[in-house]
Amino acid sequence: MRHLPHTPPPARRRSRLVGTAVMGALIAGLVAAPSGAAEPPDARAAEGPEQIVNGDFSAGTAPWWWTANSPAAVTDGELCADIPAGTSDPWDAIIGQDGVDLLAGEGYELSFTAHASVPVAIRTSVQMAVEPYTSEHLSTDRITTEPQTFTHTFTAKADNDAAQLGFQAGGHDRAYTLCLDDVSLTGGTEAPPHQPDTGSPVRVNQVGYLTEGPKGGTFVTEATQPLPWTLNAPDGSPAATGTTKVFGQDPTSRQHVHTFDFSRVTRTGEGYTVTIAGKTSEPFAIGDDLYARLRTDALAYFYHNRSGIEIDAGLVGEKYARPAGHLGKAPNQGDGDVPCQPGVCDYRLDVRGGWYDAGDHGKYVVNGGISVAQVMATYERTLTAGNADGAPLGDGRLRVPERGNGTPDILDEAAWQLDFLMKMQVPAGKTLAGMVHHKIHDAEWTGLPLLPHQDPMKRELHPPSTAATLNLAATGAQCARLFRPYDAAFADRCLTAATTAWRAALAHPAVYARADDNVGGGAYEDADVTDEFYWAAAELFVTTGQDDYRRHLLDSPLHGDAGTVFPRGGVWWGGTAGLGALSLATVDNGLTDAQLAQVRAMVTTGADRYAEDARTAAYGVPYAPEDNHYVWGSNSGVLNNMVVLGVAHDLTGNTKYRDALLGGLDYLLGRNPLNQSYVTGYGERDSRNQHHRHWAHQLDPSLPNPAPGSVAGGPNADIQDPVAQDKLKGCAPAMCYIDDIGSWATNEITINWNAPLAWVASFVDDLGGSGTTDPDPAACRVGYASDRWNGGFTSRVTVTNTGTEAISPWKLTWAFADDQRVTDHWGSRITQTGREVTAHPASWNGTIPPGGSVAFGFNGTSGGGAADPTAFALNGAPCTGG
Ligand code: 9MR
Repeated sequence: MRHLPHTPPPARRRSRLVGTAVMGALIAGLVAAPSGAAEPPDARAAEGPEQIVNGDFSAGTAPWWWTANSPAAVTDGELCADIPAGTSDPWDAIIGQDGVDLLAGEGYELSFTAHASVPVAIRTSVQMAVEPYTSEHLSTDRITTEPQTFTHTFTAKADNDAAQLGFQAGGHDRAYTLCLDDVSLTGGTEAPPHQPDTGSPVRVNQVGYLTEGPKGGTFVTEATQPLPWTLNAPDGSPAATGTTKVFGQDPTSRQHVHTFDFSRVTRTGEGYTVTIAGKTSEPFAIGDDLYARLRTDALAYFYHNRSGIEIDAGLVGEKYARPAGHLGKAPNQGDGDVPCQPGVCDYRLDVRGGWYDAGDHGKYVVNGGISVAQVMATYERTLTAGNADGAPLGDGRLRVPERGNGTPDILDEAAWQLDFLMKMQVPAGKTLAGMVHHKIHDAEWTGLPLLPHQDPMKRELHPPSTAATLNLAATGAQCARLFRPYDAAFADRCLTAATTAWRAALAHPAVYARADDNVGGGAYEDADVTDEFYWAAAELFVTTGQDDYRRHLLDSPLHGDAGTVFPRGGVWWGGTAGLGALSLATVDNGLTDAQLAQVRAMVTTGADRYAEDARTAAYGVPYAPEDNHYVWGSNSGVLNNMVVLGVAHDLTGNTKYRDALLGGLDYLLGRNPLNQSYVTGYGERDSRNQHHRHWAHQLDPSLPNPAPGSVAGGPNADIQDPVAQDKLKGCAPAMCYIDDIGSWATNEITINWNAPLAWVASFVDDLGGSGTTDPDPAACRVGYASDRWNGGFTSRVTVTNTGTEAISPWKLTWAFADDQRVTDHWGSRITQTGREVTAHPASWNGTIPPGGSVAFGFNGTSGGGAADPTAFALNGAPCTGG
């Protein structure tokens, strides 16, 4: 339940590096000459700073690389590579690391421990990684079957901040295994500490502040006296002035800071800035309608990351379209008929569908469960909270292919994942029937970039766990009550799966996922499921009202324990009781008034703590983990605390909860020690190189950056990945973040972080009073009119560009509500798949100028009704229809 010390992170191979490294090393091998006489040892070298990253392989394999013929993996804490037989030269099989820093004239000590399955001689080199591949050190080392430590010293002849260490292990007749450990190269000078570019010291929410909301900022300065601040209006004139408050030293960033507050300003506009001591902030807006797009973007994240379905350009634009992943089409091995890990089960399951977890292609029930629960909770809030508006989440409003099917789009998105979760249940008649497999993922880690449909790796089911089983019990129960009005059969299926899972969990209450089951996918290990039992009992009780669930709740040690249910660091995948408490506190259920009051008191007690944390934080953030230890996914801790604050506000109307929630939003969008907006596409300085296999623009410019509305994991003091270890050593906790695709421990994106973002964006959008406006006044308007006759119809459509920029090319998509079929068309090329229709430009009308329109029409047949569609998307973005 607590955030335990993190397990070593997954080893990830960087397949691109394998390729380039092979070439460089091949040539290097040809030109590298033995170093001749040993260089004089330099006593200082051994004490110098370490130049090798992850030399003990405690962080997995990265940034080590190997030639493709010598697959390597971490086994028992060592890196072991299978070297093939029959290569001709030592450099035909290499294990290496790039980016080694050498300084001319400095002494270095290279040491490592090695053993092999047979005695062999290998060559160890430190050399240039590019032509002319000059070597600084080259030795022949005789490796035996017993581990031995080798130590060499040398003095660098030239400066090189990107040298290469290579163990050249080829040229042998027999295949063998070579294992390395404790690789170290010390000497030279300490790499200068990474200086993040934090831009202006005046920190604000780079998107904007709600008109009636709090408006706070932070100023980084050594000054010990208050300083005057000026709020500059969009036209540059001063809109308000005041003085800062000296906060002092911020323990999360080790910065000395002041705070400032301009809440009293309620004049709306875009392009405000704040200036203090000659320094000016990033621009921001004041307004009511600032977060409609964030709500839909945060939810689009789930469609983008669907498995087993083509991602349609008509919904997301060409840039983000991609073929379906993991349906069994080569090179995919597919999720349609997946075996277990060896020895785990004797059946295979069809587990197509669901959402990819994150930057990897794994699909995990633990984590996938809380994510879909929070997506459903985003919808459920619109049924229970006074000011919440369901319209922006309704049918035809989000980027999902099921638009127009009569079910709210947000539920369509949830159904995609719920269906997958149910497929993970152990079938009747099998051992552990009713339990749920913890996860399914690649047998080994794949490299970046890699689109889902190109993943060649074998997929495996991992053992069932009690935690996964309870994730299905909880989400299946929530599904049953929310889908009842729209799809009773699906609701029934969910409830059966949930109750079966609950009974199976009671029968097997302590089956835990293993922490070391982290090859090819994350472990999501959890050896305390008291919280999952509480969450599942709560959801089942809310849905069914049955007394056994009530008894389970009331008997749980967690009932009434606000501190554990709502920890300072936030509800998370390993601590889920809070999700149950929030449902009990907000959704009508059969608890007595006294019992309900107790649950609501847990929520407000938790929220009081978060509000106090926000009030006393230098950056106004409602997140204060123990010892300021920001953990992996800290931004989701912030977001989950914001959800609790939002519920407390819904329950009480107390504005202190709202204000603390908005403080969290400010933090995530730029009012933070790094001046970073952690949400792609929002703010001037947004994260855009998050760790993700197909949004990998940083590695391959032909691929896109993450889609707008993707929230990065955020500062993580444990810096478990090599990029963070290389760049962030010694960082203050709230600054242990880097927007680099290689930093999966600080900069990954995942469904369980975007789910609370969607909840929060929805809450804030409702707060701004913009709930009923279209999420994207996507600069277009569609006119659609039809004439009907028996069996057929003619429709005429105009698309008007209401914006200030030309739209070119354009593509209009919609879904028919019934069986209409387009037969012929004019002014546009129209294609139809099932109910989905796409209109493409004719040869002469590919551009819609600002203020201009294009018109087209078509005839069609229809068996019964021929209802005109009302929801349209122009190039993937919702467009006003009518
Ligand atoms: O979010 C998870 C975090 O709490 C754990 O500390 C970390 C290491 O086990 O794993 C995180 O989850 C990752 C998962 O293991 C694999 N997919 C990507 C997830 C986000 O980084």
